[in-house]
Amino acid sequence: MREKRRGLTPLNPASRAIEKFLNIFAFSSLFRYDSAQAMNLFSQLVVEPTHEEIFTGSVLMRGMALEQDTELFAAAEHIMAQSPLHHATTPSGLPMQVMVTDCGAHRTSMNRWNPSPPGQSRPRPPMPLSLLAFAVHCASKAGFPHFRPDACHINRYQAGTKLGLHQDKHECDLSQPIVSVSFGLECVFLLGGLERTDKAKHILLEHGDVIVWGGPSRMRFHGVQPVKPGFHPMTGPYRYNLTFRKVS
Ligand SMILES: O=C(O)CCC(=O)C(=O)O
Repeated sequence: MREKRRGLTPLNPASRAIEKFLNIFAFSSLFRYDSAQAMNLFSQLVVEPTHEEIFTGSVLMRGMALEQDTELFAAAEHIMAQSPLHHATTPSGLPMQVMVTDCGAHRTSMNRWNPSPPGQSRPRPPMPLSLLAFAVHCASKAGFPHFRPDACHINRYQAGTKLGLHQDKHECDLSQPIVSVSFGLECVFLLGGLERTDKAKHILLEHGDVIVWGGPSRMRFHGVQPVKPGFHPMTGPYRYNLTFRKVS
C-alpha cells in the first residue's frame, strides 16, 4: 500500500525477503563503516583546514588550530597566568585598547608594544613546546619550512577593540614569517600592501584560523577592525591572537 502511494510497484513475498536481507546487510555494513570511520568522516567535513593564498607569501588556513584548540589555548592561558595581560602603548607612549603579553625571547630592537621603560622589561615565561611545534608546522604548511620562532606575542581584544594598520618591523630577522593564530570572537583582519595607503583585503578570522605572512608579504601593512560584541565558549567575550615571531 505504502509503495503504491509512493508510485512504486509492490514486491512479491520472495522479493520482499531478498530486499529485507539486502537492506539489513547494507545497513549493518554502513554501521560498521560508520563506527570505524566516524571521527575521520566527521572531522574531514568539519575540521579540514583550508589553504588559501591571499597574496604571494600570505596564506590563510581556516580551521588549522581547531583540532588542538583546547591544548593550544590552555598553553596561552598558562603564559597569561605567568605574565599578566597589560595595556599596550603606542611608540609615542599612548595607551592602546588592546591588552598584550609575551613569552619567549625579548625583541632586541625597539619594542613597539611593551610599555616598560628600557632596562625594566617584564620577565617573560618560556614559549610552551606545544605552541612552538604548532607554529613551526603552520609555517611549514604555508611554505616557510625553516621558521623557528623564539617569541609569541598575545593580543586580547574585547568588543570595540581594534588594531590600527601597521607593519611588523621590529623583529631582527625579517626573512622569517609571522604566524598568527586566532581564538574566540571573530574579527575582520585587514591585510594591505607595502604602503599604508594601499587598499587592504578584508579577511574574516574566526576561532582556530591561522594566517601566515612572510617573504614578499612580510612587510605588508595589517590591522584589525573593531571587534564586534559576542561570546565564545572557550574565550568568553574576547578575541585572542597569538603571533609567533623570530625576534632575536
Ligand atoms: O590580532 C591580529 O589578528 C593581528 C595582530 C597583529 O597584527 C600584531 O600583533 O602585530
